[in-house]
Amino acid sequence: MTLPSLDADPFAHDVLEEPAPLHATLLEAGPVVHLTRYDVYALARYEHVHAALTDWQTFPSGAGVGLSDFRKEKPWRPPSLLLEADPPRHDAPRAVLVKILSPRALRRLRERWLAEADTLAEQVLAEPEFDAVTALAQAFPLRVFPDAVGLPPSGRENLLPYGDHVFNAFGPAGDLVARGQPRVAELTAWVNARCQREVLTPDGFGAQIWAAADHGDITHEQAPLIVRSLLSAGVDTTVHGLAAALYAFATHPEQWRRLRENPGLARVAFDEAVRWQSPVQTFFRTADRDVAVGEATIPEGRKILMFLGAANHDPRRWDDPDSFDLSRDPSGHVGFGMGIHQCAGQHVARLEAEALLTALARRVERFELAGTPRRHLNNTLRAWESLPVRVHL
Ligand code: HEM
Ligand code: OVM
Repeated sequence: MTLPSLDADPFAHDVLEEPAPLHATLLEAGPVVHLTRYDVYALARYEHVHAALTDWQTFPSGAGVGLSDFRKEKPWRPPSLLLEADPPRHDAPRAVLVKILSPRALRRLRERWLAEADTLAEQVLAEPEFDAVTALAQAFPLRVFPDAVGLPPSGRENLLPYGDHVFNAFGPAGDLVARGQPRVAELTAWVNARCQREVLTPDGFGAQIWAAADHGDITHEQAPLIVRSLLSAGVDTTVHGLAAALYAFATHPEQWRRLRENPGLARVAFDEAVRWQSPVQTFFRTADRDVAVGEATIPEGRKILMFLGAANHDPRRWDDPDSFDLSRDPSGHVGFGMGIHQCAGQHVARLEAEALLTALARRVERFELAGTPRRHLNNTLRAWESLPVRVHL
């Protein structure tokens, strides 16, 4: 028996609520596990998830990185030119976006974002108790990111519901997708209209994407779809990434103390939170050929589900994987992916986190939970609906 199989549903509500038991089963079972419910192949161990992420020829993304196979089913929206594309089509959009979101390019935003975080922290900390999801994890990205893209002010409340649906749509067409369905047409129309050159301010990431088209690096047909990637992937991810960090610190006061003593740890702390919670839990690939993984073979054309959250807790790779620990080196985690699709917005996410965490570290002596945190269920995201906290200044 070289290919273990499992009937478990990784998108069932109880698994989305607490994926650790399934992850432990998958990590234990072997390098690859057949998930009979969807007839897909699961990779959970760090070694194999890393190998699949860095071998795009064998594990391409062009048939979609969700459960749906774009060669058999019509995608719910035109495929992303980044996430759902393979070389050579992936190359030019990727090069353009990575440059616009590079650490060097983000330097012009740094002072403003640090100041915005300070202002927000000052406001929010006027109350001793608040919901850290709405007041901080949502409020901060929504304060800085849409402006940085160059979006006009109206309708920004559509960003989170649109992103939530995008990430649900990578999973099966169950109740979470059905719940989003009534607003899909309206949200899609709103987002697509904001990708047009005329509505974007002249100084943001969006305008820079259009300028790259003028320059001939991409075509003018590609530009709006690349802006769409920012509006799809750029908001919910950081909201849930920041929520993961705030939850981590609310439940690990000794780690908060370390951050306060050494605020230079803010970025490492954020990466450790991304490893520990893995706000993006899963993505699929498709086998380009019959491929041997360990002793087993994944047949050509099959979907492969990569468990980033399980790989980030694989004891073969990480010492004491379940502990949130600022003294560990979290680099090499796969929470931002790895290889040619590794998160194009990771430096944006880290800058947001650095700004917010340092603003809080200057003021907050201690966080604690002031109520029961509630999960927000999403087929792809590990998210919080509510994190009631009490702060001691
Ligand atoms: C790709 C996670 C923030 C834009 C990815 C991938 C992961 C990820 C795992 C790889 C997908 C794959 O291999 O199939 C995260 C997390 C974030 C975050 C955990 C926050 C904590 C952002 C932000 C932006 C962004 C802020 C935009 C500003 C993208 C884009 C891709 C991507 C465009 C596709 C890149 C490509 O396929 O070449 N992200 N992301 N992400 N991310 Fe992020
Ligand atoms: C995109 C896209 C959408 C969702 C997620 C993502 C995590 C990218 O439209 O390119 O990366």
